[in-house]
Amino acid sequence: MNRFTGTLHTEIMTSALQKDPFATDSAQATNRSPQQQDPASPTYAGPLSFLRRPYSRDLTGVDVAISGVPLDLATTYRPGARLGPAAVRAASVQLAELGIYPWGLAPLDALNVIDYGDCWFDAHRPWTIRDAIAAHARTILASEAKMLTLGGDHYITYPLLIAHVERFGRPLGLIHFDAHCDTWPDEHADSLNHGTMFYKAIREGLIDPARSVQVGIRTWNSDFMGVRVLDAPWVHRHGTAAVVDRIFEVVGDAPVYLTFDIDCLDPAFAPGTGTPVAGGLSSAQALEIVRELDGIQLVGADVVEVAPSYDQSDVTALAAAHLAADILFLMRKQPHP
Ligand SMILES: [Mn+2]
Repeated sequence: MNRFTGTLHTEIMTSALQKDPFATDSAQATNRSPQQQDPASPTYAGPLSFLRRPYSRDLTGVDVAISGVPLDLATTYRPGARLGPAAVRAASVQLAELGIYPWGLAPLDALNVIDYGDCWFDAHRPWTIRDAIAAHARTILASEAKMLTLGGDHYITYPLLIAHVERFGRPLGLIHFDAHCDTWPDEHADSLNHGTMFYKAIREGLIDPARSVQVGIRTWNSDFMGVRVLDAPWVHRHGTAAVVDRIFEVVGDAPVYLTFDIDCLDPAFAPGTGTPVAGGLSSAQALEIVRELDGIQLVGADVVEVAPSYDQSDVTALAAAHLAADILFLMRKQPHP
């Protein structure tokens, strides 16, 4: 080794030590600004929080808390949505780096968002799960933060609605994207069923059917309980602009909760889910509708039913991440009612 090479090597080593990625705070990956080129935390590495927001349980000054509810004990067909929150988070990190179209970076800059991590519940004591999820939501909603929750099967929306109604008053309007109405009769108060929770929510006065709308439905129910249904054939026939008009007509300026079951999308766009039904929306149609809902009085939202084991090339998780990011930005203008 000659003198020149040795000097150069020393300089490189000194420089590398000063920039040692392992010497930096492990939270660096989640604290960096979007689009920041940081070799210590490439897109695919480090803690894969939603949109690279910091993992935190400090709700001080937080506008929106992302959290996961990794439950799939209420499914009627294929399980696997317990792995949904992790998959959607992982799919979201490249959105954070590129800036989310068409919003750019400004909305996220103006919104203090954390990733609160996952709700803990005891899967082996299923009768405790409803209250565990409600308690998780109450803790977050006791602050000024709104919730954007990643499922998990769709049952989680029921305890989330219980906590939201306690916080925001009852009943709430519901904007519900799904292949399934989830209003099938169920007289068992303690059942874990991802097809009946809106039957319970309407019966218990948690949501107002007159201020509620379902989009993308393509399964039969003899009684939709007074909820306005824009079924999938109606969406395909009339287009996304008409859907948006009808949603605003139904919900008006009422406080609303938005729930997006990823099986609203056609299995061609979202194969990674537990109860797929052909004939659904494309991811482009769904994104177009969600983006045009700017101005609704959104008090909370979830994206549910991503089951990564049945996914192909992460296409379902990616669609869910895009939808969740756009729903997040719908929260940016609305102060607490
Ligand atoms: Mn569904």
